[in-house]
Amino acid sequence: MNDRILHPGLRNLLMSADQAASLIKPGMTVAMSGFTGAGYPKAVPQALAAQMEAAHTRGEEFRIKVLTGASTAPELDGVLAKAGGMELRLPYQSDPEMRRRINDGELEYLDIHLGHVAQHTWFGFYGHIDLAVVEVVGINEDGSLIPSSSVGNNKTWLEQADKVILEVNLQQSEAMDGMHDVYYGTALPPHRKPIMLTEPDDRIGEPYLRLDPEKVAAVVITDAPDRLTPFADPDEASKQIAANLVDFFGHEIKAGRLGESLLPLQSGVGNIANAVLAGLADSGYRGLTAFTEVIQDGMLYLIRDGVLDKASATALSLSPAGIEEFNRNIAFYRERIILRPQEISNHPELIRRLGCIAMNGMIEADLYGNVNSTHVAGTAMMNGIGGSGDFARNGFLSTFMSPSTAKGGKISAIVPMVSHVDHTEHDTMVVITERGLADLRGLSPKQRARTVIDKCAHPDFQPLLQDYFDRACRESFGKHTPHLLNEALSFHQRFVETGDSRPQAAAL
Ligand code: 0RQ
Repeated sequence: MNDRILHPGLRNLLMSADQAASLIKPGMTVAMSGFTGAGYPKAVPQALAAQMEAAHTRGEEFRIKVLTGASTAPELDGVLAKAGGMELRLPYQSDPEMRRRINDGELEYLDIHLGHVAQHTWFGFYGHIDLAVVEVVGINEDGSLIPSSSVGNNKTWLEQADKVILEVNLQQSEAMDGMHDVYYGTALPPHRKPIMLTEPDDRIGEPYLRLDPEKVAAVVITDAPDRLTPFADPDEASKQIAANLVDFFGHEIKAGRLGESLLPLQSGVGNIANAVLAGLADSGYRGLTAFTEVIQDGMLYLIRDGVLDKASATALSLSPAGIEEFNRNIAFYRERIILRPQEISNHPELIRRLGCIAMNGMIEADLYGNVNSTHVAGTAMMNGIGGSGDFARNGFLSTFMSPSTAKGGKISAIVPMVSHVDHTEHDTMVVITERGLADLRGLSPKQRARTVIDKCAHPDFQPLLQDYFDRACRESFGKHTPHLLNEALSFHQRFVETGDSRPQAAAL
């Protein structure tokens, strides 16, 4: 353990998670490490949740504001939500307990482009940060930190927080030392300079997180793995979505718009994203690259199989099998994977320059290409926008995918008008379901609507959508983007009232 903490002063600050957690007081703003279940603190949040529960039993209020990189795990989001210990949370979450409380109105949730969080913190939009709790692999002699399986917003948290609690996690491999690239060239406007990254694997920063040792209030040793659930085998719909996208890439190569090694890939999280990566593995591609935020199992296996040469991300979010594979062959992977702060992995300038191919999931898309990634029936939060907007807006290609129906076929993912807008018609280029692929580039709104109904909608919903569109074309107030406003929203209201948006649920 001593060789993980080389700074003598910081070794003196070793204490239990319980002692460290007692430094966190009600009302504080606490910034924590963690990005899509990787590199989050494992012990202090659990000890804190126990202290919150004890305070609540005594009738005392104990809630804090929690900022992270992205989603974490039950040991952080789950326990703090369950303890009723959060008054505010940002920027992305996927914990069922927290989701329930957000949607019950118990805590405030801010959904922010992941690439914006660091700069919004520097701008002061989230107020003062009292404390940072950051997981690391180790502490160097000079107090600098070997980052863990995610970098996320840690650079910003360490700079902005008054005090820092470090969790040194013995389960995170020391061989990760040197994999990270922490960029320190960012400045506030009007002093910003170009970021000199022109290839996904360019190194532009330092392997370590800088830290003023004076800020450290506690060091805690942990010994627990990142907790990520294994992926399900892709179902038929996911496989078909993947096949449709891979077909499209072939078409784009023939048309001369993409080369044989495509362009740097960005892949969202979840089972469909994983299926798409598996689809690429089976399609004979070689020499691919990725400039993305999360490396999931699918991408790791593309690297293992020689399909993907290099991958840049901010987090390694692997299942237990993926972690085992990574640790077994870490010498191989560390040459091919770079982990960066999320303001760099998701930076609009870099995504635009590199020409990323954005591949993200969606809740629903409408006839005109507006996409809802976050809200069920317009009001209930699922996870958050994550990095999908960073990539969709600035990528060379922005694709959104989903099965054509959800909830056992009762609800269509293609709707007249989305119930919430995350990505506008101006950003969405391609919509994909298992039925087919709608290439919306170069199409007017009405042309897009015909294509989306024809290529993407489920046959159970096609007549309904076609009928809506035909009548909207005749009766709409304006004929540029035809809509029947009340009727468009009644589609969602019907789902809210009956759990079913199919025509027989009510006459449209
Ligand atoms: O809910 O499990 O309760 O049934 O949404 O849907 O089909 O399992 O798909 O896991 O790919 O998630 C948009 C949520 C899709 C994800 C979203 C319900 C469905 C199910 C999940 P149940 P699936 P996925 C990089 C990029 C935003 C962030 C992002 C997401 C659940 O892709 O969070 O892209 N994206 N980040 O039943 C009602 C519909 C529905 C619906 C799906 N139309 N109506 N419910 N569901 N469609 C990563 C980061 O940025 C960190």
